[in-house]
Amino acid sequence: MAEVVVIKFGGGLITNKTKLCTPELAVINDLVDVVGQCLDSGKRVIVVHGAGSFGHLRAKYWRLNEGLVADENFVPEKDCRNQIQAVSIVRKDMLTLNSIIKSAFARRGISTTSLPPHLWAKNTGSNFDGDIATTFASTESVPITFGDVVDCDIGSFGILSGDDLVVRICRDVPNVKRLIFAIKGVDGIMSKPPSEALPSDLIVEWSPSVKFTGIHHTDIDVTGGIGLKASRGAEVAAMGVDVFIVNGGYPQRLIDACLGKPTRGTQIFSE
Ligand code: IP8
Repeated sequence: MAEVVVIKFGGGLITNKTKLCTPELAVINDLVDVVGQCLDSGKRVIVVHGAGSFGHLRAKYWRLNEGLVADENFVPEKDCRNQIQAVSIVRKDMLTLNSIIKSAFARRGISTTSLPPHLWAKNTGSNFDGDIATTFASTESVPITFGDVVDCDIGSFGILSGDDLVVRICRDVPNVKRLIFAIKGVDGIMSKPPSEALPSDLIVEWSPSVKFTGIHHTDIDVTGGIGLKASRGAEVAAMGVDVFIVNGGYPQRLIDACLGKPTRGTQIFSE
């Protein structure tokens, strides 16, 4: 049975996070090449992508991570009057981002299957409800899923992050060997905030007892930044999967990480 590699394309990497619904097409093409090389070497790959400016900006404005909130808390926008409309717009925008990524795979001759979480998952956090084993069972094409707005038992809806999806994929899909988080603009977890950090401040091996000051743009993001990746990564490492955070701007590092070769980045351990 082929080894499975799970790769999370960070939303900040594949989109311009400050401009609503703006993809970074050149970066997406590079990531597709990475997956292509990984497939060529005989691995099975599962892709999870973040939301970036296709999800976080509107989800933040409409507080979709908090579930249903009374209408009087919002000033309606031109194209969106309430949270219920915001839920369907964000779901549609995420499908648009997903189709941009699918097209990039198709141009490289790689067939993919999109698995939008709002169609098969419920509730948020890494304990969300969803039958991963069945949903990801087909091995004929590359499955792609992504952070999404999902239905919830409490609050009607909420945000299921790609960082939560990867935990369950690594647990429930047989033979996952490696999880790679491809992130924007930084080589891994740094011991100082990235704006002050020198290359030597890279934490090469991280476990939850190691302190660091990560950046989390709470003004833009509704999910948890590098801190969420680190803690979810530690959950996955505890399952015996090798977990790495790698600078997504360097495709060769990603390829090496996917193939299990040493490269620059942070390896996450559970303890
Ligand atoms: O970027 C967030 O997913 P993430 C999903 O993987 C939305 O945390 C819709 C904001």
